[in-house]
Order: sequence, then structure tokens, then C-alpha cells
Amino acid sequence: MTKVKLLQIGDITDRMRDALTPRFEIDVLFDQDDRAGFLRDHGADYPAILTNGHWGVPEDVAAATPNLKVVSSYGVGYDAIDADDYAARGILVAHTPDVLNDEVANTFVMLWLAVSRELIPSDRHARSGEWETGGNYPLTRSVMNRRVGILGLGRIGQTIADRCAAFDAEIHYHSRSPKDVPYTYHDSAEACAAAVEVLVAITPGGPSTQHMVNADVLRALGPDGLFFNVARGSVVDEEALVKALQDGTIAGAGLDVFEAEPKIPDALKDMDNVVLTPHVASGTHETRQAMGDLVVENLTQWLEEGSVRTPVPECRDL
Ligand code: NAP
Ligand code: 8YV
Repeated sequence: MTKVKLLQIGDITDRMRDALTPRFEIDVLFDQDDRAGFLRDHGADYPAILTNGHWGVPEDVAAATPNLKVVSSYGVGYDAIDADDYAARGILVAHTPDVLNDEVANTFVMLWLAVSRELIPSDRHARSGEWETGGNYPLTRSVMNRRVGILGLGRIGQTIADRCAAFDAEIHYHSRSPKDVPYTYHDSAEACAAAVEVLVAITPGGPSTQHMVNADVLRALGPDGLFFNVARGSVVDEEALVKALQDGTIAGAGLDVFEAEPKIPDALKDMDNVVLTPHVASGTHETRQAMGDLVVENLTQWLEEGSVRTPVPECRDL
């Protein structure tokens, strides 16, 4: 059987490679010493691309792959892929929705508890011997009975709301349109921030949400407010966030994503009221396996039936 050529952008797991190699001939973009020459000479050979939410399909790759038919992305967010353009050209784009809802919501809860209960400084107090010499660690703030604002009440946002029920939270949210849910809707991020004590961003990235959380939103959240970002770095004006944390405009933050990943502003690394994770919200063996299996399923279904199981909304009618 002739194998179909597949261009791989970014890392994949051994399990994904093992599942794909019987039917696909996989070439790895980042293994090419001369990327421009490789794309020029071989770009037209690829009907299929496997990528992830971080790399998407870079412009040079998009321009060099005129015979592309399908893009399968390892992640739910696809802001790094021009899905409108691909849909208009009849090219299928697939992603991995739903299978990571629990993990990303759990990551928010982990960050929230860590910031609110001061887990990192408290751990340091215990390890350093300061407990013996300096006495008890100061009291911290409870996560119980808080007003929590969710920016983007989609699949993951709803799962976050479900988790918050365990902490007897009152849920507020902002998205472009109200949903049929028993929570309080706000027609702007600023109004949502003003109504809550804990604000979490879980919208898609891209132009429509660029710097949705800006200095005004942080000011509205207020000096006791905590901000969390498990969405995309682009959703937040990072400079404004650093300033708001430095001058006490807000009380603390938990951040999994950043504007210029993998770079994180040094100022954030120095703050005790901030907990940082390196874009690992979906990063467990179990969830990444489910995501990988779905990536493989999308490519295999495309090969066998010309369709994908989980297309992005722009490609649902193809
Ligand atoms: P989803 O189901 O499509 O939900 C997105 C929500 O955002 C919807 O409620 C949508 O409602 C709202 N929204 C979209 N554009 C908006 C805008 N311009 N202004 C306000 N609200 C907007 O997506 P999901 O599966 O929950 O995933 C959400 C995002 O999480 C992904 O796109 C990805 O960027 C991020 N994510 C991050 C990680 C990580 O590792 N940190 C992991 C997974 C996902 P309306 O359409 O009504 O506005
Ligand atoms: C992945 C993500 O880590 O699903 C997403 O949108 O951001 C994460 O689950 C990412 O796609 C891998 O680069």
C-alpha cells in the first residue's frame, strides 16, 4: 500500500507515530536543516499536516503546501491556523475538543488553590526551616464562597464552572453571547471583572480576544482580586498585568500561558503572589493520550472517508 505523505510540525508521542506509520510517510519539519529549501522542493508533496496549538501552520508552510487537503492539530485552540482561509479552499482542519476539558479545569483549580493558599511560599517556609526559627506561616485566603468570573463559557469554561460548585462559588461570565445557564452574564470583560473576586480567562486566542484583559479590566477586578489565565497569552496585556501585580491593582495571579512563550517576563518570576506553569494545562499522560488518539483518528478517517471526526467550526460544512 502506498503511504500518504504527512508533514509533522512539533513533537508527537511514540504512540501517535506508531499508529500513523503503517499508513503515512511522516517527515518532520524541524528535522530539516534547510527549512526554506525543503519547503520549496517538497512542500507540494504534502496533502496532510499534523501540528499542534502552539505552532499551528506557519505562513511559510502554508504558502509552500498548495496540495494540502487536511490539517490535524494536537490541541483544541487553533488560533495559529488560518481556518477561515482553509475552509474557503475546502481544506479540512481538525482539532481535539472536549477530551481535555477536565484537565484544563483542574489546572485552573490547582492554580487558584496555590495562589489563594500561598502554596509555594508556604512550602518554602516549611522546607527552609523558617517554621522552626520564625514561627507559624501567616493565615491565607479561603477559596470558599467566592464570586468567580469566567471569560469564555465554552466547553472548558463550563467545566471550570462545574468545578467551582465544589467551592460554593457564585458564577459570573462573559462571552459574546449569553448562554442558557443559571449564571450571571456580563456583556464585557470589564463588567465581569468588576462583579467578581476571581477572574479566569478561557476564551480562544486570536484577534477577537487580543488583550481582552487589559489595565481597565484589572483595575475593575480590584486590589483583592485574583486573575488566572489558562487560555492563550495573547488574551492578556502582559505588560499591564505585570504593572497591576507590582502596584497592588490586583492581589495575585496564576498563569499557564504567556505572550511570547516560552519566554516569561522576569518580573513575574520574582513575585510571590504569582504561580507560573509552562503551558501544561492539558499535560498529563492520560489527557495527552486521548488528544493524540483523536489526532490519529482524524487523519485516519480523512484517509478512509475524506472527513474528520472533530473539525473546527469553520470546516463543519465541508
Ligand atoms: P470553546 O468551547 O469554543 O469556548 C470558547 C468560549 O469563548 C465560548 O464560550 C465563546 O462564546 C467565547 N468566546 C469566543 N470568542 C470570544 C470573544 N471574542 N469574546 C468573548 N468571548 C469569546 O473552546 P474551549 O474548548 O472551551 O477552549 C477554549 C480555549 O482554551 C482554546 O481555544 C484554547 O485557546 C484554550 N486552551 C488552553 C489550554 C492550555 O494548555 N492552557 C488547553 C486547552 C485549551 P461566544 O462565541 O458566545 O463568544
Ligand atoms: C496543548 C492547548 O498543550 O489544546 C490547546 O489549545 O493549548 C494545549 O492543550 C497545545 O495545543 C500543544 O501545543
